[in-house]
Amino acid sequence: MIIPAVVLSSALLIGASGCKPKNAGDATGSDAAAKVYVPPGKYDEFYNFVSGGFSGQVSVYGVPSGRLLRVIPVFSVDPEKGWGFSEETKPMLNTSHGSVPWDDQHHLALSQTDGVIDGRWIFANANNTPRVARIDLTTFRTAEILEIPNTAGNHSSPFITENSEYVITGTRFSVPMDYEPGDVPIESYKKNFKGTVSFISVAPESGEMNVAFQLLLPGMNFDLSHTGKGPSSGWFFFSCYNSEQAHTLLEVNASKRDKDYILAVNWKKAEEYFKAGKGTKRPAKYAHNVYNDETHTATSTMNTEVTVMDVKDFPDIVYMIPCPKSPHGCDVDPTGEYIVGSGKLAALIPVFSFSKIQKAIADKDFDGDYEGIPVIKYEAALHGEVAKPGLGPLHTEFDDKGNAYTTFFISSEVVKWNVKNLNIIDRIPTYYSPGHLSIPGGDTKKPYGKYLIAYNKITKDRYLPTGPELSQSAQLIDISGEKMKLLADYPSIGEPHYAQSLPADLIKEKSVKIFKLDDNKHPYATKGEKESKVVRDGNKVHVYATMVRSHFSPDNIEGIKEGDEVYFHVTNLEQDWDVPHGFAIKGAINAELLVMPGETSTFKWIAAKPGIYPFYCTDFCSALHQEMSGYIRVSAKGSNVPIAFSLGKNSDPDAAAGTPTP
Ligand code: RUQ
Ligand code: CUA
Repeated sequence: MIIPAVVLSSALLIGASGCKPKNAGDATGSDAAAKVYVPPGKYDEFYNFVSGGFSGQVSVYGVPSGRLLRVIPVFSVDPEKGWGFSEETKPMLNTSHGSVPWDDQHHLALSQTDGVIDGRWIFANANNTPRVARIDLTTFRTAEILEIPNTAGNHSSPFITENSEYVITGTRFSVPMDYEPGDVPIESYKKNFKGTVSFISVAPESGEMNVAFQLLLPGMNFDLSHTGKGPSSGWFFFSCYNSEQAHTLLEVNASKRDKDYILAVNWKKAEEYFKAGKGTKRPAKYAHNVYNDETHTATSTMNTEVTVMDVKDFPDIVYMIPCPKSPHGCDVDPTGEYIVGSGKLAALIPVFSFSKIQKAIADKDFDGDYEGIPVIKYEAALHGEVAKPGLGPLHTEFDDKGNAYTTFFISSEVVKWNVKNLNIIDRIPTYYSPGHLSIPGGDTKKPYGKYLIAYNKITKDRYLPTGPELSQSAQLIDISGEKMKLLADYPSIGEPHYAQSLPADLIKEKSVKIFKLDDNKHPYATKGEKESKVVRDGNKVHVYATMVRSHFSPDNIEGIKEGDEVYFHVTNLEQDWDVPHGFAIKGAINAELLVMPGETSTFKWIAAKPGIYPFYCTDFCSALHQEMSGYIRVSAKGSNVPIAFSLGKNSDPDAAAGTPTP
């Protein structure tokens, strides 16, 4: 049975408050506290990487404690860490549109080897200005950001192949391609608007990303995706909605059909064609930003070309599978045989069988085509349907025992069901209206199957009120037994969508503790106090400064003139774990910079008007942290105060302090 769209869309609106579970306060078992208790000084079992949604960042929690370990700046500037404010990190946010200091970060993909999480990198999407970032799990820093051409709304992204050969992305909004005229009537959607799926290659050693090729597809909305594995190795599955090709009031007009589609892509085949030189090189403009841990500096390169393969010319790489109704999540079970499509407006969950899909393709068991792409008959691809699972299914992950767990936004619950016999085993309310859920390894060949975390869109009464806005809430659920048990709630940052976790043992020993000063190849690095200096170059002044507990060298600077562009290249000389120093100047239209041991960062400051400007360390680094400060003297434009800098040259307190130098 399909629930009429109108009924469901009003249910979508009232969902959260309408389906508020009773007994919300006492749903946890009596042993819950012991299960989440990680004693002081002890480590959590898992690192949990959580997308930040409209915060643009990625946060890292310990599981099961729910302790916040870190916020990693990715697509949004971060004054706390100086991300996007230091000269070295500014290029990371460069795009073909100029510097874009924010994005909407939804999904994460940990790198894999042989279908299993390997702990090298985690990839993150930017939804609004299409980009993919690679975060290095030895430094917990964003190492690379690649813009994606011919894309608008990079939602179906990033999803990774079993050996991290490709990160795959799909466009949420179809638009005219970058190489076609864009100034067309919106009404010409059917004719001029196209979708793309992009294959970003990942270099096996360095992890460096590049857009290898793109598939050109009919205009509609590509939503989410997952790679095949095991038997379905070499395939990719995307959920698509708006097969109606509506361009206005999508809420109604893109909810008309009973079924939309799952797009099945034979990526190995597509790759073969690409490697054989097929496809057309199209002009494009997209930024590729790479951060170098030796120079501590990012570079941004503008790419000018991309290979596009129109699927019309390659009929054996894509197929459509009908899927009820406005599918969102598209998830593949650990065996690689079953593909779960979650129709936001569907009253059942279809589970497709990869072997049946292959048979249907071999037998040409098609039901016509969608803009030239063969449509496999629904029944021919179907393993079966989960009946009456709940309302508003969104996302599914898997445990290591053959079970699936699906979130239901409208009925506000997680439902556990068996992937083979499709029987419902258990359901547990969530507080309230979950979007994604995450099980460590839950979308790989090897789920760890101990915990499930539901990311709830609405928080309401779960925490002390904090005005009109409440932090969104994560809920930790024990899935080790037959019945799910709620263990804990904890607030999150931004709006989490997807999250991924890995066993802490996989990465904790590899975590970088300092940057070796000897390896610092920053062109303005100052590796000892004796080398610190101030050098004028026209109206630019370069300050080669060092920081060590608890002073800067130099800490008195004179001879700066009104209008000078001053670059403070500050090197943190510490070689001890967890001793950053900060840098800030009064009135600077900048954030502070936080400089890690052995690292050099550059703070740009325009000396706007004459006066004395203190600068200081922002990170409480020692008992004498408050003493870690200095003064800069700025003189009028025509002044003849020479450049001078010093450390520890104190004036005689009895001597006349002197009058201002003209
Ligand atoms: S998608 S729930 Cu990007 Cu579901 Cu957020
Ligand atoms: Cu250095 Cu405080």
